[in-house]
Amino acid sequence: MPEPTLLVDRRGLLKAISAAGATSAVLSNCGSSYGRDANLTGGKWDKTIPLATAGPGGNRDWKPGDAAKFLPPEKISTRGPAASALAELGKAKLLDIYHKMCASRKWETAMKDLFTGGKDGLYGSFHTYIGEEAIACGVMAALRDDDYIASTHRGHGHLIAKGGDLKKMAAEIFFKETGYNKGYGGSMHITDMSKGIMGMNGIVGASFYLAAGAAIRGQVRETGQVAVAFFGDGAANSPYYFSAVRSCANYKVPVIFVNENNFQYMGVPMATVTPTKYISDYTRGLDIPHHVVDGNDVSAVYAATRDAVEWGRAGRGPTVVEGITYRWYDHSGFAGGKAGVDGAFGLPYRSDEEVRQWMSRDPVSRYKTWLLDKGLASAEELAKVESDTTREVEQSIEFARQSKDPEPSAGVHNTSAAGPMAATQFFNRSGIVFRAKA
Ligand SMILES: Cc1ncc(C[n+]2csc(CCOP(=O)(O)OP(=O)(O)O)c2C)c(N)n1
Repeated sequence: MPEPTLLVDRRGLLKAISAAGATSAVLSNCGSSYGRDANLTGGKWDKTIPLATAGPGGNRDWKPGDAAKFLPPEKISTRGPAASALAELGKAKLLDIYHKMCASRKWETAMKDLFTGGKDGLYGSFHTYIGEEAIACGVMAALRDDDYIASTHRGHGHLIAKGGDLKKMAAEIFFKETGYNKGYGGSMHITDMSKGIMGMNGIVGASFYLAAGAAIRGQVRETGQVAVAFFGDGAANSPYYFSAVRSCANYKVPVIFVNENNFQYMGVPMATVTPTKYISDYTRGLDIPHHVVDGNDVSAVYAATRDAVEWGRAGRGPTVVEGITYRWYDHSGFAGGKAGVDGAFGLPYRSDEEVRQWMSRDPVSRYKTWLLDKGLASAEELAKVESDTTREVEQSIEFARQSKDPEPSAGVHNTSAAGPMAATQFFNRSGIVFRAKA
């Protein structure tokens, strides 16, 4: 008897298998999709929340003012999966998020006022995060205390959201010995390993492999820890970016790559140096989740990060989260800014009108309105958070003022990777003499 033959169209079978895989992936993700019009586009993991127009990148004709075309709505949605995900955290946590957003905004604003009009003689680099607070606070709300973050040059907001100490931060900006780096690092080196903060970083693109290393440590020890690599739209052009995401995808390393796409790469429009519409398009070919969210909506950022954290802890590897946002001040320092006035104006690479429009989508007040509209906090409770954070910021500045300058000789102990003895010997032999400041 002839053997029965089963005729299989190999290509058809593969199509069916991949369709089944994609369908189940989409279904499993739809359950937790978030945002107003959560929309599955392109790749199987996409959860893109459409903004006013699709994607700021790939536009060589970009003109100052064009960022206004990407404005998110005035209010963040009180309905839908993202709103429910955030609301589920409960009142104490929701107020804590508001506390951190206010602390971050007020601490940096106070520093801006001191740099621009104060008598404390502050100097050095200071990159404000103002306008982008929903990203740090949304991400951190989804993390455990023992998870790691690798920050950027624009990282005060990351540190505050992860529990950084305002007093020690302020003292570091004042270069005092009570500062995080004993007054020898300044803004861009603030680190707090007790809180999983692997440091701000003046090296653009350094966060990728720092986060990967920390996440591998957790993987090896089976602690379930994840690590977040924050990075700007410009940093995505680092040669290490793609290689880090690809390596993490290969080895299922639980890193959450959080892109803060603020349209601005120093004074260069991101649109003219980025060939794709979104930064997250760079890694689309990798079989990992990608989320593009309104970065001024703390609920959208939280929901995306929560999914990414679950994914990472389950041993499934990295995720890319891209938040579209806007910085209110100049790249570094305060050109165009004034004491007592919010925002920096008159800068050549953007229009004042777009700054004003984006300031009207302030992530802090949008979150406040959301809490009130949903009845999750009362006006009195929020007012108390506001006055508490004002006091904490004032106390941090007073602490910095009252602290002592570091002894010059302490530099020998605090700057050598080889250890204090080696540094001391070097300086002894070199004949360098430290003198106290006059
Ligand atoms: C390796 C390296 N290259 C260049 C610089 C100079 N630099 C400092 S910040 C910056 C722009 C970073 O832009 P982006 O990543 O978009 O972050 P944003 O400032 O917008 O937050 C550059 C080029 C640097 N610090 N490190």
